[in-house]
Amino acid sequence: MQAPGPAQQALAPGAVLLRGFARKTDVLTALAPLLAAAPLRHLVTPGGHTMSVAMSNCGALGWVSDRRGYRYSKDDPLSGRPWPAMPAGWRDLAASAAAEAGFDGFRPDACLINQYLPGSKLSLHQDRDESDFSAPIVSVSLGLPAVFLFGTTQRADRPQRYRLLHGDVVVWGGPARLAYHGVAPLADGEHPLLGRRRINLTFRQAG
Ligand code: MD3
Ligand code: FE
Repeated sequence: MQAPGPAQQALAPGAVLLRGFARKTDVLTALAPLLAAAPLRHLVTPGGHTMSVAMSNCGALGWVSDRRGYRYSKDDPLSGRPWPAMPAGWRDLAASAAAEAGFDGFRPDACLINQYLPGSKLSLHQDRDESDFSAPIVSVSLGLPAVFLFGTTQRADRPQRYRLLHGDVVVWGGPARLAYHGVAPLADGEHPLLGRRRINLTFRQAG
């Protein structure tokens, strides 16, 4: 008999890792139709760099970047139409993870879908385009493992490194909400369900 692992691990005050929380949930069925309606694309930063991570969104609001800046938009700039609706199962997964971590009443209106191929990375940044930092952000890791970098609210502090695996869910709230974070270049590999890629979903209360 295998003993159950610890349900929760506090990475830092306000940051709770729920190891494998999404592993037995069917998150993947909804993914292909969403990405058919709003394809993954490489956004350009205000500084003119093309991001190595490919992104899309679902929900009432979606995160976008271009030469004019970062912001949330109700329409997909590629189609000019609203982003696809957030699947109810995804919203419920995010809300139950937030509740498990002590954040009741989490109602995400935005889900950013990030795709990493081998070599893709995300530089250290803060998420500060949302209107209310008292709401947490919930992230769901799928596919290939990634090394996640988690710093403090000071960019210069050396980040801690955590390996995030398929099905891991992390809730980032309270004092962790404005911490600098990023993802190291993705190592190549093959995941049985997703192949040579990592998908990360981040659920936010943006509006
Ligand atoms: C800590 N995504 O989309 S998820 C992002 O794996 C982003 O794709 C990464 O950073 C990814 O903005 C990391 C984990 C995460 C998300 C938001 C956070 C950690 C966070 C906000 C505050 C602190
Ligand atoms: Fe982020």
